[in-house]
Amino acid sequence: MEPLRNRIVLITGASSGIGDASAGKFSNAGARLILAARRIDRLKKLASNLKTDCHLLQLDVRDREAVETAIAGLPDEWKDIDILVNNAGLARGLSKLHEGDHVHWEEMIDTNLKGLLYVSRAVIPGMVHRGRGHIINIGSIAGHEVYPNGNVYCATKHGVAALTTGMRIDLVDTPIRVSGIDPGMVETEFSLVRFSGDSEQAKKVYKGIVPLTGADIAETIVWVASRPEHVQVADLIILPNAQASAMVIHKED
Ligand code: NDP
Ligand code: 8X3
Repeated sequence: MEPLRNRIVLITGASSGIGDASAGKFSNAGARLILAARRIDRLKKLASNLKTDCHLLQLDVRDREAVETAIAGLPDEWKDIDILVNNAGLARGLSKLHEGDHVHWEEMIDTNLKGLLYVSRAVIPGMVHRGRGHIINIGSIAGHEVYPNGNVYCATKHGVAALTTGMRIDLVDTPIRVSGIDPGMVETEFSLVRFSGDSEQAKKVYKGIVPLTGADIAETIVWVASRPEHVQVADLIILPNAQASAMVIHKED
């Protein structure tokens, strides 16, 4: 795909799910990849199967100083990031707010909101300076609707939606594009993480429907990134066919 050939793409949360699948699709399109996540072994394995150059960052997006150091310390040939995919994120737990766990809240807020802010703050000035760039934020249907027991996760994804719009406003007088992609149910490690490794509970989430895959979302991300420069896809909601809204899901017995 010509528009992405030799473009430098930074993907956060590339060690699993949507981020991992996006690395594959961008690489197939000829892009060079900066892959970031905490699990470096996963990134090494992923990179060994990709067709194009990769630079790996073992990075916890919650650590502002580490994010700043990692971006400032990129080798010269990796500094000029063209596309930032702010994908790192997670849900922890599913409970009423008044019964919730503050450790879970902090992890979600620190990752989904503050992590996205830290990475964006470190990367966007270079894009502004070079007069080109594209930021693609992975939000969620949970950024449009609030569902029972989803309180804090939904709040973070509503926050991501606000930040996507805010970035688009702030960058309107530059050539930089800002897009938000908001999936419904995607079968990744998301539910395993939400339910602290309980694979039975995680599997139940997707039982009786055909959920989206990481590859479905990755294809959309690459499509958004490869539109002509004057086309800015603003926000996309993508759902499995059997999902009509966050809570209206048709499950076969
Ligand atoms: P996965 O759990 O499969 O992947 C999450 C990724 O985020 C992992 O690579 C993980 O890497 C990374 N990550 C988590 N915390 C951090 C951190 N502190 N620092 C750096 N990286 C981190 O889930 P998905 O692929 O499904 O999730 C990707 C995004 O999509 C998230 O923002 C999620 O909210 C969103 N989303 C998911 C949906 C779904 O149904 N699956 C639906 C809508 C949106 P590591 O642990 O190695 O650091
Ligand atoms: C992930 C999808 O519906 O579990 O953002 O919030 S949902």
